[in-house]
Amino acid sequence: MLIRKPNDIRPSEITSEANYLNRRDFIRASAIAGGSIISSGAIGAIMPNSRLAPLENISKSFLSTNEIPNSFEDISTYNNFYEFGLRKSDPAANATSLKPRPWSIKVSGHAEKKGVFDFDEFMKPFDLEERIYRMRCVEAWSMVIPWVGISLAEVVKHYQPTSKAKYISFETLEDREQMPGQKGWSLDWPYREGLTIEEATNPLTILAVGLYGKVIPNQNGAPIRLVVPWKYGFKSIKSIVSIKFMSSQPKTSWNMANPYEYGFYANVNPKVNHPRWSQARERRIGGGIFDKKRETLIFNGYGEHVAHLYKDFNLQRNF
Ligand SMILES: Nc1nc2c(c(=O)[nH]1)N[C@H]1C(S)=C(S)[C@@H](COP(=O)(O)O)O[C@H]1N2
Ligand SMILES: [Mo]
Repeated sequence: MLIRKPNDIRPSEITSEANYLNRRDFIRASAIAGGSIISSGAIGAIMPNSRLAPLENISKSFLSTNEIPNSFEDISTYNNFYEFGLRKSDPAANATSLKPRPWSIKVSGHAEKKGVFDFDEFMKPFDLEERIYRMRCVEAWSMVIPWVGISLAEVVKHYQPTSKAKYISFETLEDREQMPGQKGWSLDWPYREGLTIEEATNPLTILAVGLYGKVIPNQNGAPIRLVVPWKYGFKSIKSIVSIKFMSSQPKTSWNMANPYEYGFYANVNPKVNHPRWSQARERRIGGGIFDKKRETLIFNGYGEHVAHLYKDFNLQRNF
């Protein structure tokens, strides 16, 4: 069974990323997100895999891991997407109100080419690839996800950033009707994230539009979301409407919410603990009760591709 009723959800499942939030606000945000289920009459963002449109012309990437991917059910029902509520089951239950079409993406800032593009027009110059990546959430769980996406390096090249472009900032849609969780106070909306231009153009970084060979479900960030597999999950911003080339480090949502707990870089690092829990180990979702916790790897195991980016870096300070 995909959906569990709210009473079946143990308090321990309520995200620890939410724990710092004021308890009253937390309850208010959940109540509002919960209310939307009733008003829209829909518990249906859980689209069975078979109902999502297949994507065509997908090539396989040599950058994929050969670990076994998590099930579609795990990937599409255990989510963080605070625009739809704070519990892991909320996005699957509530994200029916998100309308991934029509969708436009604004490209702005320090680049030769910019503008507002319809999603399909935005996608046209780029080739789809399957990238099976290990993903590690800051809450010490992980999954293996067969994304379908486009190379962010190709996107960056296409828009021709100027020499002033040192960073890229991304923003999620802000729309209280489509995203009922934005009515309550939890994060400062819109959700924002950022990368250095070197991180954005690393071959690992993609914008994902699909999963398991099909269009990405709403709860995973339709129609287009970032995927940065060597960083904690919160960097991988969903449902992007804005891409901006910037000369200075952009503000990012979790860093704004709590700079002591969430840094700008957020590189997966077993040696730098979160102030409230260890990052040394992780639980693979779907592993079952006998599954042992596994050791978390520096840069989530992607060090050969990205360690050079942080060569002269103090990883303890720049967490
Ligand atoms: N807009 C937006 N993007 C977001 C989040 C969010 O709350 N809002 N949560 C982040 C966190 S904490 C994680 S772990 C990943 C989860 O992605 P998934 O649900 O597709 O596995 O999305 C990230 N992107
Ligand atoms: Mo996360």
